[in-house]
Amino acid sequence: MKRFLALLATCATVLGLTALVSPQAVAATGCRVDYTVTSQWQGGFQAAVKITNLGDPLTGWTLGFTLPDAGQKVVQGWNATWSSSGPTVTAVGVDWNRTLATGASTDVGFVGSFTGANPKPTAFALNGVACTGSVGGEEPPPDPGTGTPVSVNGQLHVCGVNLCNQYNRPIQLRGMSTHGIQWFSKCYNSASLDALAEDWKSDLLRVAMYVQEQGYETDPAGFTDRVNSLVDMAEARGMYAVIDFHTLTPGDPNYNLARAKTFFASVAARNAAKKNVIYEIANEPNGVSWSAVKNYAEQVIPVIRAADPDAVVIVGTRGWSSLGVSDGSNESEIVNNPVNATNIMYAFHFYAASHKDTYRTAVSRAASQLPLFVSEFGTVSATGGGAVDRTSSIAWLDLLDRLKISYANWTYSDADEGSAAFKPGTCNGGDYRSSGVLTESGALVKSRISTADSFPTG
Ligand code: IDC
Repeated sequence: MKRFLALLATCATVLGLTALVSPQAVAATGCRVDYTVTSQWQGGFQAAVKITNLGDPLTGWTLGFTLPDAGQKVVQGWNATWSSSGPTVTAVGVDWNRTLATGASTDVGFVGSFTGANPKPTAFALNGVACTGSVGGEEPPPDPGTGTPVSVNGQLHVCGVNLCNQYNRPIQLRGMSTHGIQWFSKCYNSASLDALAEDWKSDLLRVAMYVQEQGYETDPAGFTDRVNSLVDMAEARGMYAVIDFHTLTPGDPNYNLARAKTFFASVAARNAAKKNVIYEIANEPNGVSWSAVKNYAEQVIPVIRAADPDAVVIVGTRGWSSLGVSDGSNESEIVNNPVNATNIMYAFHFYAASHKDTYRTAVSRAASQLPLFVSEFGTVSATGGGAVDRTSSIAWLDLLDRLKISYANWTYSDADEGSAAFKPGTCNGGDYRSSGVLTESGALVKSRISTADSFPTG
């Protein structure tokens, strides 16, 4: 009898184990969480939580952890849906931030409150599996290379949906856009561009040449010269220059077709030998169909190619470069009817206080089908003014970093509006470096742009 019971027990164990190790049931799991208190003040703190998936790819994730002190609470979080029950905190990846490839990371975070001490949580679980931080299979960090953005990356080209450097490796450029050069010319001089390259460590300068509103149409030769000189100033500092034909009103770029052909024939011939030039042929088409924009692009791009065959060209999209989303459409109109040209990218613009999850979902979906370049974005509302939306701005920049989408922030100027990086009057003086000249938007964007690049060179 005893022996029979023992045999039964053994069978049960074997059966149990078999169920646990059956190949369908067991996925490779593993994760690492880096939890950093990025700032702390009386009763409050901000925490950055970097989640790295070391296991099989995930199409959805839930992070769980316990706040160690009874006085600690999550107040508001970002890049995930946050909830808590007593000390137990749960963060669930939102739609545009759901997938995590093997080795991929996502950055989430929250603002919390605390009474007593503010100890860090120590145990985290991803989809119920403890994050022990074993890092088997992680890719080594890319060789950062040395030198300026242009000397490291050289002539750029589009590869699949990415922007690639001379080593055919995907890169992300992070930088600033000028304001309208017809109004803020005083902001673009040796001192301000030195600060942009050295202090901001900007990879690019977007040169916003309005066509209307006292822009190019009033003095074609003068504006062409001014653009060329800014291209040279960017080149001398190792930065890329995006030549932005800043059409805005009227919204149909075909209104400016003849001007665009004249302008681009001239700047493309003059800058053909340079490696730092990217052409943006229409800032924000609006009130116009995608097919009209495509028609414009297919007439302007050949003019550029005839003079400068290898440069990347950025094409504006419908609905103020929203991939059509602001007009109730989406990227499928482009995917189904792309511009007939190679080495091009499509512009996506956003203003963080106006454009949120719906737009992030569209970008994250479109990014696997179209080469995207965020040639303009603001941390504020689409008027260019109003308050900085930190939560949305951080969510956007984290998404662009994750997708390796290049971006330029509106604006490197001292305009009296929330989107400007400098306080009004800054461009009348010579100081573009101290923290005192920055606006809230400038401080936030500079903190993101000035982190080290890691351009792959091999
Ligand atoms: C805004 C400027 C503002 C100017 C206005 C009209 O910030 O000073 O008066 O243009 O020219 C865009 C456009 C960009 C806008 C910006 C903010 O590309 O020209 O600049 N914006 O409204 N698209 C969405 C927002």
